[in-house]
Amino acid sequence: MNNFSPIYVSQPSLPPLHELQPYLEEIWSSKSLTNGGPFHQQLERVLCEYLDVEYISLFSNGTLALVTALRALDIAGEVITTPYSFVATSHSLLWNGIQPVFSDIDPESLNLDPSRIEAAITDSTRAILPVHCYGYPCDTEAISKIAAKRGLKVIYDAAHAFGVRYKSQSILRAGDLSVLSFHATKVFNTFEGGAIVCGSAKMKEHIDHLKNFGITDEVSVPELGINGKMSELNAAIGLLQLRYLDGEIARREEIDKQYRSLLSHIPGIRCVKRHGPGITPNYSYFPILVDSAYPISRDQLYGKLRSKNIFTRRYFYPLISEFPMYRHIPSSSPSSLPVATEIASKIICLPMFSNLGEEDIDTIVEIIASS
Ligand code: T4K
Repeated sequence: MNNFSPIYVSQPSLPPLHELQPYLEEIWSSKSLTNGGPFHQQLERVLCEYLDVEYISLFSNGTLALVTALRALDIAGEVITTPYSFVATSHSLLWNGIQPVFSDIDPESLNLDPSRIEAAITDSTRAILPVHCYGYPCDTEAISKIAAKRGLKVIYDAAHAFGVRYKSQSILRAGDLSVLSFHATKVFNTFEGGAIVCGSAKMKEHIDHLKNFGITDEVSVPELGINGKMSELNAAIGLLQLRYLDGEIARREEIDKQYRSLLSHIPGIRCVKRHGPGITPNYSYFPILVDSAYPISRDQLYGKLRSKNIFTRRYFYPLISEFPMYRHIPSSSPSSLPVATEIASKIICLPMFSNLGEEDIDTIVEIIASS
C-alpha cells in the first residue's frame, strides 16, 4: 500500500480469467442464456450441498429475492424489522405495501433484540424480518419461540450470512425463508445475484414461478410475479467462485485475527464481536466501534482514513429509520431505538477482503493509532 493507491472497504475476488473461457464457450454454443439453464441448475445443486440446505432459488439480486420472499409467504400488514441494516431490507417491505415496524437491536450482536420484539407486535403484525448483521447469527431460537407463540412468519435477511453455521447447522435453515445476496461486495459473489433458501419443494416451485413473472405454463399466469431470474453468465461465475471460496474465507480469518490483535491496544476502539461458541463465521465484514475514549470523533476518523486513500464505510449509518420514506413511522423515533442510534454513531467497517495485504493492515492500524 502507498498513499496513492486506494483501499476500499471491499474488493471482489475473481477467479483466473482463463477459467471462465470453457463456461463462455458452452453458453455460446448452447445459446441457453437464462431462464433456468444448465449452469443455473448446477449452481442451485452445488449451493444446496455447500450450504447444507434443502432448496435454493437463485435470483438476479438479493433485493428482488427479499421482495419475492415476502410475496411468496403472502405477507401484508406490519412486519417487525431492524433499523440497523442496508436499506434494501426495509425497501423490500415498502415494495410489498407492508408497513415496517422498527425494533431496537442488541448491543452485542447488533441483531434484533428478541426481548423487545413482543412489545412491537400488534393485531396487524404478520411477520418478523431480522438480519444476521455482518453474518453474526440472530438469536434464532428466541425468535422462533416468539413467532410460534404469536403465529408469525420469519424471513431472515441473510445477505451477509453465506456459509455461516450455528451449532453445526446452517443458519439458513432457521425461519420460514432465508435470503442471500451474491453482490460483488459479498464473501461469495456472482457479480450481481441472490437467492431464497426454503425447506420444501412446493415452496421452491412457488418461488420459481414468482421470479418468472408468475408464469406457470405457456398460457397460465395465476399470480403477480416479477423478473428476478439469474442469468447463465452469473451462474457460471458462481460455479467458478465456489472453487476458491474456502481459501477466501481462510484468508479473511487471518485478516480478522491480525486486526483484532493490533487494534486491541488502541483506547476507544472496540472490535465488534463476530464469533462465539458454536458459531462458524464467514468473516464478511470487520466492524469497529469508535467510543468517546478515542481522541477524535468517528466521522473525523472516517475522514482521516479517506484523506489517506482508505475508503471505509459506515455500515449502517444513517439508520434506515432516518431516511425520508421511513422517518414518519412512529417506531422510527430515535428515543425508541437507543441502541441502534448509538451504534450507528460509532460504527466503521474497515477494509475486509482476501487481497488485503499485511502491510495494508499495518498501515490502516497505524493511521487509527496515530490520532
Ligand atoms: N440486505 C442486506 C442486509 C444487505 O447488506 C444488502 C446489500 C441487501 C439486503 C441487498 O442485496 P443486493 O440487492 O445488493 O444483492 C453495498 C452493496 O451494493 C450492497 O449489496 C450491500 N448490501 C451493502 C452493504 O453494500 P455500497 O453502496 O456501500 O457499496 P459500493 O458499491 O460502494 O461498494 C463498496 C466498495 O466495494 C466500493 O467502494 C469499491 C468496492 N467494489 C464495489 C463494487 C460494486 C468493487 O471493487 N467492485 C465492485 O464491482 O452498497
